[in-house]
Amino acid sequence: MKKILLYILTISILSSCSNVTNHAPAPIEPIPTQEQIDWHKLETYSFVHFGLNTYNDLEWGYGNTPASTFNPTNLDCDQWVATLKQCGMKGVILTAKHHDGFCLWQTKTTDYSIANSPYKNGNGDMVKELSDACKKHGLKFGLYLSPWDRNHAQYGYEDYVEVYHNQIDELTSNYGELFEFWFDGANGGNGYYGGTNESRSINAKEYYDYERARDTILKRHPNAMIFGGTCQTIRWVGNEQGWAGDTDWCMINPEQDNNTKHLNHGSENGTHWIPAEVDVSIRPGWFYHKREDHQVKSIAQLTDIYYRSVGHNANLLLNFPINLDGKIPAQDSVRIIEWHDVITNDLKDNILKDAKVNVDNERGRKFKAENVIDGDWETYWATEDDYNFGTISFTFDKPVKMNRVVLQEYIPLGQRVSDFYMEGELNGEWFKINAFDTLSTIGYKRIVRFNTVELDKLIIYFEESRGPLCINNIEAYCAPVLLAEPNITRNYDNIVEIKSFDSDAHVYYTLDGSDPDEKSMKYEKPFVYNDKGVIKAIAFDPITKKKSAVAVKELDLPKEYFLMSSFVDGYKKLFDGNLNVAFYLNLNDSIKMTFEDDKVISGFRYIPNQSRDASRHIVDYELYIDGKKVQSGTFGNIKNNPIEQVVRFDGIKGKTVTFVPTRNTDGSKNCGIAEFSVITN
Ligand code: FUL
Repeated sequence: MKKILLYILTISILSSCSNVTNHAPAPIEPIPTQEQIDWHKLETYSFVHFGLNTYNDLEWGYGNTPASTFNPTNLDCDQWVATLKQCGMKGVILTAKHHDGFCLWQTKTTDYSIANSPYKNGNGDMVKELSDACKKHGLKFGLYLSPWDRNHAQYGYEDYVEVYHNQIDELTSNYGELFEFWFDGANGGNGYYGGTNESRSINAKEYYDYERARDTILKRHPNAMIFGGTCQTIRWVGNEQGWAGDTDWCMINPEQDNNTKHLNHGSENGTHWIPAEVDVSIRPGWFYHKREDHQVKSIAQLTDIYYRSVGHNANLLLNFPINLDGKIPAQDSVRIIEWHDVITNDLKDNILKDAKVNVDNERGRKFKAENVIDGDWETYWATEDDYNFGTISFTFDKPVKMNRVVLQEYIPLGQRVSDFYMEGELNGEWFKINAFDTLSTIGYKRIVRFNTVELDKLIIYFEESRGPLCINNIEAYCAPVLLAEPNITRNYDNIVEIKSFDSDAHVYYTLDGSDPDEKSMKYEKPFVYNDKGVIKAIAFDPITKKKSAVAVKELDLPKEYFLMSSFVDGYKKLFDGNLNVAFYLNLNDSIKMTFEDDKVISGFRYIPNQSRDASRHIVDYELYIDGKKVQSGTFGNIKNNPIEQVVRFDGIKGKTVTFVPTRNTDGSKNCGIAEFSVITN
């Protein structure tokens, strides 16, 4: 009898909770495969570009440079992998063959390979060495195999397709587990092609038979992702600068896959789950060039890249060019380890861990709000059917400061949220949190950045979603201010801008040559500076009182000091402060500038074009004052190191300065000049 009573009681308690749903929301198609989910969780991994290009100072070898030029003397794959592991990379992808056709492994498919190089007397195998190093250090290993082959005589014909598939066969059979296979989109064009030196074009969608390639890869490596081709499981993000859109859906419609906007953002109505991978190099080029030693991306740039890739629902594939020694250059290693420290410190202490969580809708206790802070990826907060929106709040015992919020959706059920915003409350006062970019999608991971706010309650409003919400993780952090040297520029209108990477930092500057501190002038907005002088600036953290290194910008007399009639049109580019835009001048022609009155002229400043792959830098020059030659000189190392060149001499009184380039770095007939100015006493 008692038992029956208990049974009735239990039933009635359960039925009084009948509005509580204990089944998961229905998936919203398309959804990821388990392999794709595992890939999302990798977040960061590396590319290494290495091969014949490295030894011939090229980005896209033509396919004719001799195999014998591949000659690393101190090759150390262990150094690569140990460095990459130290900075949190989960895997490494090697360019087994780039467009030049040179194979880095012992292949039966061509003679154009490491077997015909001096490296280990032709017995070396880079694919093996790197896969062994990855195994040793516990990193995943992947391969890039360029479909385009500028060396192969049969490229463009049926025979090459067979060769290409044999290469895939060798690479997928002999080197252990692969986590990713990369098919480059660059295809066809001119090349050596067995000595024919012609242009060949193919229809990439049909020519390579990517379906067969996919079958070969997945048969042996069922967990591998495929980048590019017609059977891709992950997509190119549409740029090589290191960013995914702030709106970033994992879904696309494959038939629109060449549209850049579509690649940047994906599509809410996409038919296939093909998430974005952001590929970007730590230097301007993919391969090593000594001339880019001064252009390793800064901590500020790399940090921004992280937030605009991983923080925008994409994985980051960060490239490291291997140098002629066969190593990741020291400055790149140091930089990336510093970068990893910054990211680790930014996202170190999760403020939400012990917060009190409230929601306005919950789909039963299995899907309770607290799941978003339990650290378990598999549990999530879900709303009831038809609740394609919801609000979650986090209340703190005492006010906290924050400037980052991390959000994750439970993607096995599909990507859902398309619009959200955040508010804070401090002592009963509400305010909107102004994120640095548009808050729309979340996906596997979204990291929202904003200026530091103090609050005792954080509220997130999910406004629109493709179905009930399924949020499995929310974290918040107060990242320390990133104290990078500010960037000082002056444009054609003499407007000076001083930009700090971190908008929580204050910027102070001086115009008298002294080192700035927090008592110096505070930079609030761009200002006009139409004189010569030195601007020095620092970024300053008002909380810790720490400051960045001092940025120094030496500025010469602006254009207003010259007779404008002495200027030709393109001269504008010499004064525009944009180092990626050059004025082109024929060798032995001149830049001629005439001051309105006599000046004591004591030198000049020339900044070579800083844009990617810029060439035609000035090597030899002559300088005349009032028609008299006062200097002829050489910029010795400009090819390898195209940084600002400053030439100073004892002051000479005069009005007209004539600068004549007489030789450039590559024997072509003109040279590029990003900026040119005259130093006066
Ligand atoms: C591009 C290639 O053309 C570059 O050389 C580089 O390999 C990059 C990763 O992909 O499309």
